[in-house]
Amino acid sequence: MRLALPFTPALSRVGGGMAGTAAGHTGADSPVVVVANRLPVDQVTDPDGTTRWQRSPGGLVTALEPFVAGRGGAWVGWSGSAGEAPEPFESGGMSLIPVPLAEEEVDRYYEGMSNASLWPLYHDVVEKPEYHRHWWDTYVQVNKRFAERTAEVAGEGAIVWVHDYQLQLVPAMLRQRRPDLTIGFFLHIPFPPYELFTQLPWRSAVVEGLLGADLVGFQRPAAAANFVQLARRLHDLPARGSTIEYDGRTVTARAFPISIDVKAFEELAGRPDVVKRAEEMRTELGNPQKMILGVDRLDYTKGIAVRLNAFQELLEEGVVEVPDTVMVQVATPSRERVEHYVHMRETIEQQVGHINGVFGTLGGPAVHYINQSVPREELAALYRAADVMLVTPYRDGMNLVAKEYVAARSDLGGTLVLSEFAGAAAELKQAFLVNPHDIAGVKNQLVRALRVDPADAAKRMRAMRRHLARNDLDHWASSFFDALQAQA
Ligand code: GDG
Repeated sequence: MRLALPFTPALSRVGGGMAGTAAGHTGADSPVVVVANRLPVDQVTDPDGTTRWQRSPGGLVTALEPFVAGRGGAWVGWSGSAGEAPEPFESGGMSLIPVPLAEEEVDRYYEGMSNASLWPLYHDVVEKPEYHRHWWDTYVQVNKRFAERTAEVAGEGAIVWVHDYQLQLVPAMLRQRRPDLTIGFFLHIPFPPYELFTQLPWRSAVVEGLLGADLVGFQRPAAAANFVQLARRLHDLPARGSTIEYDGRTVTARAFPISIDVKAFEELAGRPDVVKRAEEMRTELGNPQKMILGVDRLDYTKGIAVRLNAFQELLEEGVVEVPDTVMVQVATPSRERVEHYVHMRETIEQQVGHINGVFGTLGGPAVHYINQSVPREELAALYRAADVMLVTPYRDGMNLVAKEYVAARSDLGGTLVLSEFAGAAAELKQAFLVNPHDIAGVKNQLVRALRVDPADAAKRMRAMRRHLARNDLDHWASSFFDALQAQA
């Protein structure tokens, strides 16, 4: 099938159409500061060799921008390229404060400690985490650099919001330097239970790092409870409900389930050109009766092999047949320098090759596999075209794809098959829920979803859409900011 590639995000709205002006802006005295591994812009090189900053695609930037830009705030993060950092610059009403990372630091702090130790550990050790002291040492060193840079730009009594597993030590390091600040932290990925977390050789340092915050946010209440339990059992701290007493302060740990810009996504998916594109896609796929879709970063936590196995077995048993039923799997390249990912990609591609070899026809594969990032419009058209959306992670903080699919289906068509182990399952209760470890169960639910009565499907979709309409990205960001401000 033909997709418009490669993915080029729309030109940034930042800085009046183009990001990156006024080098030399220091961002000092910012009343609000966001701290994240990455800055909200990417450097792009034009054909004539000139480089410029372009706003990053993705919801987080959209969600946080009003809170930061509207108040003359700053965003501290890495530019995405190793080596010297550019000077701070102004963009979209925010001061962007680049933090430099040397090549070796990218290897050890980002690809090593963050993505080969913490990521698998926090996702139920789906892959075995590796622990190396030199990775950890670099993680400490880089977190310190982020904390120092933030301490320099935050104004007196500012509100600082730190993001994600790469920067868990920043809250305590920042508090030590700037006790006047109100500090929030949000973890986008799951937080493991005591029994798993305590295998981390540097477990106490991570808990202490997070306890530097006034408010620690998680995707699910169970994750917040895991953290409170750790503080109690590992550090013997007094903790009650969602609060922990630490160092003469009260730290709150609560769930703030992240969401998407529901309205924007709904509008995009309902645009006449996108609806038309969805129809074209079905034609390009050979007008199947049923189209199954998967969209994921190519990550071992996402359970891509699970759904390929389920589809393969159903084909083998003759429960479904090609070309009546076909599958499209978008697997966006991700973390390609981390070993686990290289291996997983090979396995998945072999499996796709096998299924297509056995069940495909000339020009009519059973699985259409796209190992590229697709433009947002194409993604919306795919959602709109799919009868069944398969989201089967072994563990996922939230999973925004599931929410995007629901937002895209204002026609009330389509069914969602969703892993119980995605944070989204706590909210999208009318999905066909599955345990991704139970292949028989996944097959059963997939068949149910393929054969669902349209009225039942529409009822489920309506209920999920109602929930999403009330719980969008803006709701998430404002709830967190409000709760954080209340701690000030
Ligand atoms: C982490 C947590 C949590 C994917 N392929 C393409 C594309 N995407 C977009 C999707 C979606 C996003 O990427 C993926 O979001 P997820 O939530 O599914 O997953 P992670 O990247 O693992 O994110 C996760 C999230 O943080 C937020 O807190 O939900 O649990 O792991 O928006 O649409 N977008 C485009 N082309 C693609 O090919 N345009």
